[in-house]
Amino acid sequence: MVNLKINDMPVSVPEGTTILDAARTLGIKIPTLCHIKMDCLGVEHKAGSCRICVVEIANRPNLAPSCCTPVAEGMVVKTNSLRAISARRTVLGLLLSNHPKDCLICAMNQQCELQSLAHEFDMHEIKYQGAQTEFPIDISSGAIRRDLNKCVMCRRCETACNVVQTVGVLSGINRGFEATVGPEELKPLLETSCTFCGQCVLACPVGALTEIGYKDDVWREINDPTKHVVVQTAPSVRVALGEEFDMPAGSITTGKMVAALRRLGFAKVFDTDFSADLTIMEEGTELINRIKTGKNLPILTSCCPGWVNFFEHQFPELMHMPSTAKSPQQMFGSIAKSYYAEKVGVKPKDLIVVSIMPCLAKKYEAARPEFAPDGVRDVDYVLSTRELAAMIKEAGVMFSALKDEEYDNPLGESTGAGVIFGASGGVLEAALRTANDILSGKDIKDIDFVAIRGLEGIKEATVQVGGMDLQVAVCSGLGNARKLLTKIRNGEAKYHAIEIMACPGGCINGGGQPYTGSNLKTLEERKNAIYQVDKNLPIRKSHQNPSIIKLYNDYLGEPGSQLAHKLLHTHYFA
Ligand code: HC1
Ligand code: SF4
Repeated sequence: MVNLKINDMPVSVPEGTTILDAARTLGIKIPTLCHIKMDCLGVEHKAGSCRICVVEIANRPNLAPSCCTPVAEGMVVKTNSLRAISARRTVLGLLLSNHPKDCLICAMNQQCELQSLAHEFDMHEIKYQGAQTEFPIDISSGAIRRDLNKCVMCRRCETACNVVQTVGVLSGINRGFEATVGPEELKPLLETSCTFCGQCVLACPVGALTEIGYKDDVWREINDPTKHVVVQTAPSVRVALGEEFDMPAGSITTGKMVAALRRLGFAKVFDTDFSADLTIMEEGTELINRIKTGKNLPILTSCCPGWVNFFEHQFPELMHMPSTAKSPQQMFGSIAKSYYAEKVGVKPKDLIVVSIMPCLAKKYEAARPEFAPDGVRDVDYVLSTRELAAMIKEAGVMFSALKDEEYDNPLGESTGAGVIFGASGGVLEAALRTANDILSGKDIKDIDFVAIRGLEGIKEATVQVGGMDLQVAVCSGLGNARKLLTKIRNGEAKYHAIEIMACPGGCINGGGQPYTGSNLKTLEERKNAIYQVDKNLPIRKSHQNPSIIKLYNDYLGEPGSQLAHKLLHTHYFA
C-alpha cells in the first residue's frame, strides 16, 4: 500500500492507483472531461489531455493531471489549491471559447459533460473570444452525425474505436487550430471502414458524435392518413427505456412501452422478438444442416449489422461462414411488407415500418439497397431507444404512469428465445434451444445454456445438443471478434457455431441506448432483466411460437423454402 495525504487527509491505496481514484476513496471528486472508465469494455481512458483534472503536488513545479498520475509514498496533494482551481477554470474557459454556444438545441443538451462542468464551475462569462473552428458536418452514413466543431479533443472516441473495437477509423489529425479527432483526411464516415457500431457516440462527452435522428419523418408519416404506420421494438429496448424516465436500470418496461407507442399514434405495435424467433427458424436450420454435413463450420451469426460491416471490411475471406439469414429487424420488415401487407390489404409503399432499436448500425442496415426490393424499403425508419424516449416526452405521454398493454398480433407474438437476443450469448442460446429439440426429436426441458451468458468479451463452451458435443463461442465487442476470427483464419481454433455482437455486452449496450449505460452495474441490470423476461414467458423456444408456426403453414412453407430464401436471406459484399 502507498501512503499519502490529499487535502491534509491521510489515505492508503494500492500501488499504481491514480491520484484521481485515491481522492475518490476520500469522497473527493476531482472534475474531469477526457477521463472515462469504460468498465463494460475493460478499458480506462486516461489520456490526461484535457487538463481539467490538474492538482498541485508538493515539491513539484508543475500541476499534474490526476487521472494519469500514480500515487507515491509520502506524496502531499492539494486538489483545490487556488493554483489548481485557476488552471482548471482557464482550461475550461479556453474550451468554451472555441465551442458552439447552441446548447439549447444540441442533441446532448443536459447530457453534455462540458455543459455540466460549466455549470459546476459556475461559469457565467466566456473570457476568451476569437475565431472558431469550422468543420463541415458529416451525415454521410445515415447513422452517425459528426460535428467536429464540438470536439473537445478528449479522444475517448479514439479509444472506443481503436482499442475496444480495433476498427481504427479515428485518430488525432491536423495541427494547431485545425487539430481534431477523425478519419484520415477527415473523410466522411461512409467512405471509411466504420461499422457504425456507435461505441464512439456513447463515449463522446459532448455533441461531436451523435446519431442521425428520424423523429420528424416518423411524426410526418403517423400524421399522414394515407399511410398505415407500424412499429417493431428490438429485444433490448424494453430493459433500458425506463432509464430515460428515471426508472432504475433493469426495469422491464415492455407493457408501458407498448402503451406509449399506441399513444404516439402507431396503427400496430409489433415486436422484433417475433422475427428473432423467425431468424432462429432459418438460422437454426442452417446450423443443423452444417452440423449434419460437417461442411462450412463454424456458422457465424449475422444479425448484428455492426458485426456484418466489420467482417465485410476486415475478414472478406471468411464471408462464406456467416449465416445468410437476414437480421430480425430486416426479416420483420420483409414479412410486414409481404405477408402482413397482403393480410391487411395495404400496398407495401403505403405501409410504413418503423423500428425502435438500441443500435445506430441498424439505421445503416435498413438503408442498404439489398433491403429495398423494387425500391421500397423493408424498414423505412430506425429510431434509437433515446429517440423513442424523446418522442414520448415530446408527446406529453406520462410514461411512468402508463398501464401495461399487450403487443398486437400476429407479428407481436414471441418467445423467451426471441428476447434473449438482446444480451450477448442470447442468439446462440436461442438457436441451441431449437436445434436441441429438432435433432433429438424431443421437447427438452433443460434449456438454459448458462455457460454462454454474461458480459465477458469471449465465452467458450462445449454444449450437448442432440446427443452431440458442440464447441461454441460467443464474442461481444469487435476487438474480441478480431481475436477469435484471427484464430479461425489461422486454423488455430475449431468451433461449430459462434455468435458475434459488435457492442460489448450485446445490444443492451448498443450505441442508441440511454447514455446511463456506460457502467458495468447498469449493463448487468439490463442483462438480468432480459433473462427475467425470458423466464417469465410461457413459451421459451422459437419453433413453438404459434404465430411463427402459422406463418410457415399459411405462407412460407418450411424453413429454407424458396419463398423463405427470397424474403428472409441475404448476401454480403467485400
Ligand atoms: Fe439487437 Fe437483433 S438482438 S441485433 O442487438 O438480432 O439492435 O435488441 O433488434 O435485428 O431481435 C439490436 C437488440 C435487435 C436484430 C433482434
Ligand atoms: Fe469506430 Fe464504431 Fe465509431 Fe465507427 S461507429 S468510428 S467503428 S467506434
